Amino acid sequence: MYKNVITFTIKLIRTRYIIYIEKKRDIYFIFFIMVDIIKKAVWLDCDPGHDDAFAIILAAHHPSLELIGISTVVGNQTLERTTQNAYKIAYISGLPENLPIIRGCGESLCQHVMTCPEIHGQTGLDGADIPEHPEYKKLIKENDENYLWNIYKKIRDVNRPVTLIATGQLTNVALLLKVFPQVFCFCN
Ligand SMILES: [Ca+2]
Repeated sequence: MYKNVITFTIKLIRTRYIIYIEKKRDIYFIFFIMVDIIKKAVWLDCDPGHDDAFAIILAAHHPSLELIGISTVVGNQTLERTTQNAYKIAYISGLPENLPIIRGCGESLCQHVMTCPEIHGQTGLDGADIPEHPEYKKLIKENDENYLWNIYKKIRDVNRPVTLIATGQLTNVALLLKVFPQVFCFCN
């Protein structure tokens, strides 16, 4: 019954299409069926920094990604600065207010902390006049404790595999894997 039917799938930027071709009495009928792409769940661990500011914006708005949370680490600037900057970028790029932004580790495991004021300036985002997140002081207090548990819990509760992307130093990731090695089960 299906000997004259051909189906195949193509994927464009935002959408996957199933193309269905059927031949009836020497006439080809072509059907396009649009199928939503399942977005890849992403957790971004970062130290903004100009480069990581763009990483946040890209992760937040790329059509194939779903940003489920952000954690910050010392690196391009102090932990206070990188966290404040993550909130700023989240605010100006229109991220949902309930997106978790978790302040992570402010120390290095193997060496002295080194920041990069000569590259990113004293704020970590020098050169750009970016407004503060209006709820920063309130939110940062709520997220300040038990950061490893908070990161683990958020990743665990997504109910599908999470891709953990680290664009800063790997302290948070190392501690997360040490304290909650079962996080492997929930990550790609
Ligand atoms: Ca970085």
